[in-house]
Amino acid sequence: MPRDERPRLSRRAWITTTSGVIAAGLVKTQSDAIKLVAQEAPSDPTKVPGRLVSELGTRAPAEQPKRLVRAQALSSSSRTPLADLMGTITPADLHFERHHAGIPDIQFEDHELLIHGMVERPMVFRMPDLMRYPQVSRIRFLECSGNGGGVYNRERMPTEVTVQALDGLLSTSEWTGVAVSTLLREVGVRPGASWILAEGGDSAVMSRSVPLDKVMEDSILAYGQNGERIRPEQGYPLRLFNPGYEGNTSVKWLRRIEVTDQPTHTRDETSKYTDPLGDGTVRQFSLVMDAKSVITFPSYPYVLPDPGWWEIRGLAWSGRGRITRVEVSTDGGRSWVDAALQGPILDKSTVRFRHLFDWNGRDTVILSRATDETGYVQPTVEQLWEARGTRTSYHQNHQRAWRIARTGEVTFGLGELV
Ligand SMILES: Nc1nc2c(c(=O)[nH]1)N[C@H]1C(S)=C(S)[C@@H](COP(=O)(O)O)O[C@H]1N2
Ligand SMILES: [Mo]
Repeated sequence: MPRDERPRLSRRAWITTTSGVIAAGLVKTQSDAIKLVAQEAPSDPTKVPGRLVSELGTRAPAEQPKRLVRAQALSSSSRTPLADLMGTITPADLHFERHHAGIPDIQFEDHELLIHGMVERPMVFRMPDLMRYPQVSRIRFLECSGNGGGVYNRERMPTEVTVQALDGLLSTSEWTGVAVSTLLREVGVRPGASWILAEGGDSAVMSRSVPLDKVMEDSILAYGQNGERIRPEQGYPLRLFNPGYEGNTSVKWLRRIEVTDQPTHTRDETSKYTDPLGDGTVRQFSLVMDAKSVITFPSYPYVLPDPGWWEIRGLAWSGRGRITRVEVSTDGGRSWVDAALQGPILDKSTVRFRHLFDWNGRDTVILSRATDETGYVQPTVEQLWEARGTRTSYHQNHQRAWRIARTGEVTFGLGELV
């Protein structure tokens, strides 16, 4: 309803109404009166007292971003609405989810973590034990290695796809917990050990091998996420979190770590998460997420109403460290300019970029390309096809492109370029 048509209530009317209903015994307290008056929807919030406190906050009624949910038999996922968010931290209730066999119902009091294998002192830790160790917090992205797979197949390249549907298996949180190195020192790793096996307590019993060097460097046994206890969807009460690694290695509902001298080759890492290469061989343990960027605005289904200055915005991240550069092309990849990076620029975290674009109203294709501190540059789709063949299902971090039509309509544009 346009603002002018909303019913208005003068201060005099408010006082009369309020005292009238109070006198009639319809409301007993001042807060009843406030509620009643608020229901009358006065247009001027300075003329009526606001809502009182509540135990849990709420979003503004008009701001209700949602995850995009998909479920197929036991396997399910939900995607973060990247285009609706600001800054870099994902609100916990919008963090993407990927469950191989649903979300188990695990109690904090009952949960146990066994650390054994090539260690001096095998130990079982309960949650209160883990809480007593020194805490660490790290702001890091988490991305599923299947993210972006929808725009890799030459024959099935969609045009009407949102950045959420395409790349929403990506979120960023402040993760809090105990450094894995702290606990491994506690149990004493034996000489010759070089990997760990991490096992989940869900009905998928998801299990992955992770190099010992990696977990000693910066992995966390996380029990906190953005200031609160980690949510059931993210692995409550405890998950392994391997910064910069493919999401599936960050085993949720973690119940066991076995220290080994080789990868275990579990079902999860032989049937899945391997990349067939163009030459007929297969790449196993593609653990690090390569540098990537996505333009979140303008993207499908936005429509640019007029030619003129528009700010191209997006997110960039790399599993190898910091993002050092994001370039944007507004002519289908022929020329590139540096976008501005918006701090904070953190290690293995998402960073915002922006670039002012004077759209002349003609058909064009916009793209972004990220570079990280190791000098790695986000490849084109042709470069990935060349390196991996056209059938691989993971690590598709190629440059994304959006076509802007004369009408201002924005669609996924990769198909136009190749
Ligand atoms: N135990 C267990 N851990 C798991 C999974 C699972 O199904 N079970 N899914 C993995 C996959 S494929 C990804 S991408 C991430 C997703 O983490 P999230 O749901 O917190 O976003 O968790 C990983 N850890
Ligand atoms: Mo995943």
